[in-house]
Amino acid sequence: VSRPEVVKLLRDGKRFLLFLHELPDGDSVGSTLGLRLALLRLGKEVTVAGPDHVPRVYRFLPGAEHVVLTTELVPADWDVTVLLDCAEPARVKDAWAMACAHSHTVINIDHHATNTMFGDVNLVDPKAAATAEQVYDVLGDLGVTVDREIGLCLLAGLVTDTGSFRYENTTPRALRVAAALLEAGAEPWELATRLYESRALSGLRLLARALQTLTLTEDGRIAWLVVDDSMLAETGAEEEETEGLVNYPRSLEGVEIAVVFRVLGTGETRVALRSRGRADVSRMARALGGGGHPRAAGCLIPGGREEAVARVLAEARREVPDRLGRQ
Ligand SMILES: [Mn+2]
Repeated sequence: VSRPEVVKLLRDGKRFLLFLHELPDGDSVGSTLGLRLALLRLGKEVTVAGPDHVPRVYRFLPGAEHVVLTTELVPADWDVTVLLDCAEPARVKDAWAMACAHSHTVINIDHHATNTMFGDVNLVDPKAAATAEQVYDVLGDLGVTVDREIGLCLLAGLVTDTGSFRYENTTPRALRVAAALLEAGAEPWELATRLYESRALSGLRLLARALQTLTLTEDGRIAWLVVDDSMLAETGAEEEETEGLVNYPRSLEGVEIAVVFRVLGTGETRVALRSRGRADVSRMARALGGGGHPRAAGCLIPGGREEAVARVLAEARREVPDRLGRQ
């Protein structure tokens, strides 16, 4: 862990390019916008880009309106590119090549155990609850005072990555950082209202439709939902409203592995994996060409619904064999 090196690069650089990862989650958006604000306070030039739009639910975060799509990014001469919350450069898709060609140094700030250490400088700490927690430490070393706006961004990262401080990554350290962010003026009720009580009706209708597909293995330890394009069309839901659906099968008593299969029009299936107990879904995801955390991971299967369900179930059975020991 090379925090002093990261701090020096942030202090010395003038022009920065920060990346959100594809289908950005609260930690990607929160940690990146928090770092953006801090760099602006230091008088730096900062561009934030991502392969996808910022999901509607995170657009209240300060600076979200300044995020540009990587396809619209005009190459410039960047001193430093920072990838946050990205286990591998593929998370920023084609923009990686541009970053390599047009920036002097790449910093990798992340907390995924599967991180490939792709940066020139890597600040990777799987013990951090969220990348936002790592950014908080960096800002402390940089001497940037965390204000309400930065606090709101970083708290969004911490709250979403810990499942509102319910998951295993909820450490005393994460709660101490959260306390400091509250002291800086971030309001937890504001965040909760924006994140969890501002749903679009289409999202709730998609949930109702997706729950009709709920399936469990005979032993009740693996549960999954399937979402396809027709369900989005029927309900008028956006792609981003499929995020979080996996928490519903995961909430069933006795379920150890929960899965959402997002069957895409391209013939591929995007798989979201969550676990409780001993099961390690990052191992499953890696075996299927993806990655993530032990409790939250994902992959893309080159195949439709049946193929994806069969392959994922085979891997899931390795993690939670049924009572006869069958995989
Ligand atoms: Mn994260």
